[in-house]
Amino acid sequence: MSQTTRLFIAAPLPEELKKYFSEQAGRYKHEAIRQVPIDNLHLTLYFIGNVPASQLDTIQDVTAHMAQQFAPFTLQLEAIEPGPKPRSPRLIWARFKSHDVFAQLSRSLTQALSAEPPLSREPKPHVTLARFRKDRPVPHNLEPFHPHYPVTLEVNEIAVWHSELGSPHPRYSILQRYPLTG
Ligand code: 2AM
Repeated sequence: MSQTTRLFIAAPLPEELKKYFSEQAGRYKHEAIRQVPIDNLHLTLYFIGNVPASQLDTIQDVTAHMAQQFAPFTLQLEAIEPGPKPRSPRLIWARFKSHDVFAQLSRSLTQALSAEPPLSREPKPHVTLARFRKDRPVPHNLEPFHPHYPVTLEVNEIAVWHSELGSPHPRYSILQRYPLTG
């Protein structure tokens, strides 16, 4: 049997933004809310899942090629709130304003790395800050937070990440970073 590896593509975050998100997430106090460890925070781009380890080189080549097609861009934070569906949330996320370059980058990665047709819905730029435990009552009446000062994320690189499932949290590590040079 060939060895498999669990991978995803995401943009790393600057330390100060990770600290800010971690503090904001810490305000949501509920037995069902499990905060994502600060070192795991990232801007989600595309989840690859378990693949044969032999595919890693190809995935890295595709990601490197994609990074050369896109110029750096800036996202603006819209809210920290329960998501992804407001009426049946599963997590707390930091949601950024939609951005054409982000959408195009996310779609292009999906198209290049998956056999599935690309999603028709708009990919939402976000950082998952906390997840709800399935073995606890779903928290209600969680207040969204809309900062009245600008919070921005400059996306100037993307990375291939490795995920090792574990309890209570998976362990993520960056395998390779690629600056956006398009
Ligand atoms: P999420 O934070 O929006 O859940 C590692 O888990 C990364 O892959 C996260 O950015 C996660 O996005 C994303 N991802 C997308 N689909 C996933 C899935 N089915 N299982 C695990 N992670 C997924």
